[in-house]
Amino acid sequence: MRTRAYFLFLAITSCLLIWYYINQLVDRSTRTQDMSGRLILAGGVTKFKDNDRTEISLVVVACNERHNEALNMLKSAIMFNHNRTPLRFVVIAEEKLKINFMEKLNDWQQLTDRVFTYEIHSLTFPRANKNEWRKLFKPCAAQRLFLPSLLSHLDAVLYIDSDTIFLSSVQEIWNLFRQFNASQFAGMAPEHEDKNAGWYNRFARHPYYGDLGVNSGVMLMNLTRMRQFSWQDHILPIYREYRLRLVWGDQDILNVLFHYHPDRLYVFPCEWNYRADHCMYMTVCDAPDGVKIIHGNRGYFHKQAQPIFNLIYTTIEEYTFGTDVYKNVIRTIEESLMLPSHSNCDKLLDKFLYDPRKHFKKKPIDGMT
Ligand SMILES: [Mn+2]
Repeated sequence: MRTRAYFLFLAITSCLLIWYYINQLVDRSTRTQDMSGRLILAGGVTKFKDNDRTEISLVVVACNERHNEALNMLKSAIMFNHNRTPLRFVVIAEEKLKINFMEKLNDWQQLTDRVFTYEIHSLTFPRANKNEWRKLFKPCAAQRLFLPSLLSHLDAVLYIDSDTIFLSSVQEIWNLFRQFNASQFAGMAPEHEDKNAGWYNRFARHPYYGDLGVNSGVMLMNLTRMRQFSWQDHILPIYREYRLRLVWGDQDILNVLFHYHPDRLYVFPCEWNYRADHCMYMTVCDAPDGVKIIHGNRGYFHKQAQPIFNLIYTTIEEYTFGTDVYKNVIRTIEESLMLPSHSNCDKLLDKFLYDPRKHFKKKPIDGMT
């Protein structure tokens, strides 16, 4: 009896040891892969392959009147999702707006054959230093600094301002994760292209990234790597030290952080975060393959200063899913823009429509060959 019990004990212990050893091996191999920079979505769970069908997570934060903008941005992401990549929309919103998001997104799920899923979160701040965080800026603006802990179930996300519109597929910008090296965990576009018009180089009273700073409206985030870096432990000290000198809130904090950790940032070109600043005086952003994401910051979607910004916004807003994108979006924009225009941005119509025209063509009229 005793011997049997002894052998049973030995067998169980050996099994446990083998199990532990295998786990260690798996753990180590995923870590090594991640450090090589080839597996961008750390943890080694999500890999990039050709014809990737990996779900893409898009995060937007919405307060007050921003909620219509946010919905319009999500709508454009669906419209230009050419290869029907599965999308996950992560909406972080004020309580009173949640029901509006749910109604609209449920509708769209029906109309688009469920090409996306969604989740809606409340504005949330870390328990430690909660009050300090809440007071940081307006609650909505500060939220994005806490995505690594708030979205602990996600490996990587594209954070995007509500005042943006996709003119290309989300898959395209998501593919830029492949360009990250082993230490980079975030991707952003420069704040300016031109020193004469740059804000940070002329006015900032705090350190900022590179020569001209970065703009935070479109941001690729490898959340796993950000958590490994202890992201939040870096944010609060920056806020404490520079708070009286911050003008653009969370964007300034990001600039200070990447000033001290430039190796962590991948800078992508301006066509992924195209603003009126890029065209209003003269063209400073080449966008050789067209404008990919348009960012109507400072209210450009809602005023006529550069009419093409407003026109793109309203045309997307009026579009109905299932109808002809060529006719109802591309042609509408072409016909509505009054050329020649005094606006420099309007003159770049071909840059704005470059990608949509590539994917949506005029349908042949029935009966004609
Ligand atoms: Mn913005």
